[in-house]
Amino acid sequence: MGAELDALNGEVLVTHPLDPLSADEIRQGAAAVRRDRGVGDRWRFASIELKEPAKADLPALESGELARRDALVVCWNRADGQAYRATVSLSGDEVTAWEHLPGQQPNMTVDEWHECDVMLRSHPAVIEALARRGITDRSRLLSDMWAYGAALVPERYAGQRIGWCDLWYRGSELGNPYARHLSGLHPIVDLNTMELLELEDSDAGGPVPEITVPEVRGEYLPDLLPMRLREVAPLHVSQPDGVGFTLEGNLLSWQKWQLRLGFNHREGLVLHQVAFRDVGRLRPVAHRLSFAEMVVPYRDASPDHYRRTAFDIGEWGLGFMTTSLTLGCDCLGEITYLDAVVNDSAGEPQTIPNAICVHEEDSGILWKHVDERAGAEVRRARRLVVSFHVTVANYEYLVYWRFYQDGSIECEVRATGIMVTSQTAAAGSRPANGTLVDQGIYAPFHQHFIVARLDLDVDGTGNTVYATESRPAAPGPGDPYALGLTIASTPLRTEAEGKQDYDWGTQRGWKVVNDNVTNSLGTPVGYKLIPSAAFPPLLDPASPAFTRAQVIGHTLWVTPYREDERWPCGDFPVQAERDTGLPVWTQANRPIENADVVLWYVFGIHHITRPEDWPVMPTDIVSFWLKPFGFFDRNPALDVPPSPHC
Ligand SMILES: [Cu+2]
Repeated sequence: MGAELDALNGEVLVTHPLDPLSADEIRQGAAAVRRDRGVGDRWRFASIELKEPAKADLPALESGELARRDALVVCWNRADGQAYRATVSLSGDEVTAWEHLPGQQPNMTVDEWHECDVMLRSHPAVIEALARRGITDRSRLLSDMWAYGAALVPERYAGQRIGWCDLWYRGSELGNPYARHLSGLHPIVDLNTMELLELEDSDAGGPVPEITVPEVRGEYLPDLLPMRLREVAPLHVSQPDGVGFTLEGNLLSWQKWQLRLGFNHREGLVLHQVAFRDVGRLRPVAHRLSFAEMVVPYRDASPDHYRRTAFDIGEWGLGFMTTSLTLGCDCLGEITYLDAVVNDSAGEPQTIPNAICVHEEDSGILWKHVDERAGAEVRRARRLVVSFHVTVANYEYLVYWRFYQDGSIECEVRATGIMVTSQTAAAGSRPANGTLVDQGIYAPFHQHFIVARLDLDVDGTGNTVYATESRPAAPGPGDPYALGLTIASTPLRTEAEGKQDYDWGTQRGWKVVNDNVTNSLGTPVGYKLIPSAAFPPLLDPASPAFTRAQVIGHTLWVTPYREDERWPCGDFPVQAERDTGLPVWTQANRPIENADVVLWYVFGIHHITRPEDWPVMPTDIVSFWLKPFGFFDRNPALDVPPSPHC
């Protein structure tokens, strides 16, 4: 404790046990395993992160009664491929646990991605394959490396750390590489030795220039667009008296909300200890909110795409992929930024400047009524937004957590960037599993399943999740017109019952209720997960993509809180054969009634690709809400003052 936190320009001390590791702490974690466990130059560090204290230990750590800070370090030896997970006591400066992980591949690293790219560019076999396609200017080449599932790794490479690559070609120096896929050409690379194992080349037979670099309309930079930009009037957002929130260290307070900002390599932004101040009491709503996995199966069996099932969180990490934000572009208005620090594969800290954006936004009308005598009473809504952006190669994900004055929380994801494409099988042919988006180019259908991990603590940890469904009445003596609507509220008592699917027909939702606390109406307090953007996997249960990501088989899973249950598809999805997370944990069918529950909500985008998504995709927007349901006695936003002009 007490190390400087780069995340706030080096001025603020680490003051809370949930604050992310500082740059110095990342260095210390790496140094400890080098010193005590013989980790040498041939090793890579996959991840170095704060080992978050168990919930039960937090009060003692917060009060200073306990002084302990630990790091989790995952590293592997490239010489023999063996991976290890260490717990390093930063306060004691020693390695306190060292776990061998036989058969496991840690997350992919940015360094491997770059080194693979450098190797491929200068490899004679790649140069020869490019030349056959009429490509000699390798400065315009882009390679992209994907991890893949064990079932798809050829038997001869079993146990090796394998990357599977695409090659792309820019039409000009700054042209869009993703507009020109060198289809049929896929290097397979041993990432530990960084050697080319083989070069899949469907065109190995002879020259094929006209098909491989088609004339496309795939540019989006204004300088490369043969069109005039439209005129747009200026729009300014100003807060002349400053912002309405305060940030002390990582503690964020705004109106009645209070929360802590966290960050790690895998989840990116993490929200801790979310609470609402209500008549002088700070009432807990959520202990921790984050994204725990994202699974993107491409639904095209062609040789160019059949291995493409991305685990953007478990394989690559939202934190590692987080990009710096720019004022006036990414966020508009009075913005406060936080930097983030992650590790590189050498165990050195890497700072991402302006990684997290905090700001307030106008959000239209909060409430309004026009009375015949009293006239119009209007309140404008405002929301606090905490956001971050990630770029995973061709795609971007923009994540927004929004806090509203009425106690609601909205989690929105915007997907944008550039779709994966490839050339159609033959000129003029229509793809079966995708949409034609350019001359001879199609974008395969795919799905983005995001798993939000929602550790709700509604007024404490004794919570029960109820599935709520609307039921229409049948006509009867008391209701001859069959107008009645009743709500069936079913407590989920076990993990088996906690596996829930969305049902449009009954408007099923899930209420997280604290039956031990009642509001002044005498009903128990709760927060409701309002599902949206949910969709079925539409995958054969025996398929490798589903086997590795069984979490996508349900819209909601509910588990009792366990400190070490963090990753729904397993700790190490890289080259995994099956999902060793939620489906394994829930086999015990543990009780979840009146318990410290964790909700795993699966939502996202069923992406049936459109021509309008090309060459760069207008943001596709999905979200879900957590809304107070009897948490308050009445509208908690009655005390919001009218705007000066109202
Ligand atoms: Cu998509």
